[in-house]
Amino acid sequence: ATALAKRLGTEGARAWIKKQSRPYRELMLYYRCALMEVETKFRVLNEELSADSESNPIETIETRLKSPESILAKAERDGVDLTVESLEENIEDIAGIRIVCSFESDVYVLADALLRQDDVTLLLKKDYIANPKPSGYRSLHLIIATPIFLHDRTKVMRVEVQLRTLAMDVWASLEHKLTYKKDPARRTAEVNAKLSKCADISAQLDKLMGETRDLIGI
Ligand code: 0O2
Repeated sequence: ATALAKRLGTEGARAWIKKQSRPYRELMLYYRCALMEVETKFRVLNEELSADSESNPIETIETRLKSPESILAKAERDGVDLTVESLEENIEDIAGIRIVCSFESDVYVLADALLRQDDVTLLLKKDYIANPKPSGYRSLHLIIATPIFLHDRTKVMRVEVQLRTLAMDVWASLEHKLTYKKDPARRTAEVNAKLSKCADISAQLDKLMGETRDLIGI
């Protein structure tokens, strides 16, 4: 329990934000705008890709701003200065969008379509579908830079995009509830083995569903 947020507690974190108040709130506003831009990009792609087929590639879209407590904890863990400028420069997942797709192939179609756009720059790609994490976690993560258009200027913002299938989302949501970032003592060898087996089953489900889709030809 060394994380700054834990030491400061919710009240301490709130006090820090109050001190930073105006620039911090401004930065969060810019991230919210960036999330709106990126969400719209995915909604447009979903609309277009649904037009000629019987199904839409996107099941759900969720956006989130990292909580002040999590931002502080990550800043302390990574030795990042607690200034608004430094947080913006060094913490790349303050704004996050999660796209849950029907099939694994949809993940890559959408990621490619997003990255082809003129105002999207790929900064980092982590393909945890091709290379799952040791926990069994699978998803495609992209850190992108994209502009927001303010009344008097354009500002480039960074957004973390997580793309995954329904099956990957079920695994990640339940694992998150059970063990992710919880007491490491929970992760006994037996628990790890069960989670790993669940991850294998979820990967198998994606594979079989993909094959079924190909058979039907949609
Ligand atoms: P939350 O609570 O979901 O917001 P870092 O971002 O530096 O801490 P890393 O490894 O550089 O860690 O980033 P990575 O691998 O891209 O993963 C970041 C996010 O992916 C996490 O966000 C989770 O949402 C998700 N994630 C990664 N690994 C796992 C896992 O094993 N299980 C589950 N359920 N989710 C995972 P946050 O902000 O850490 O957490």
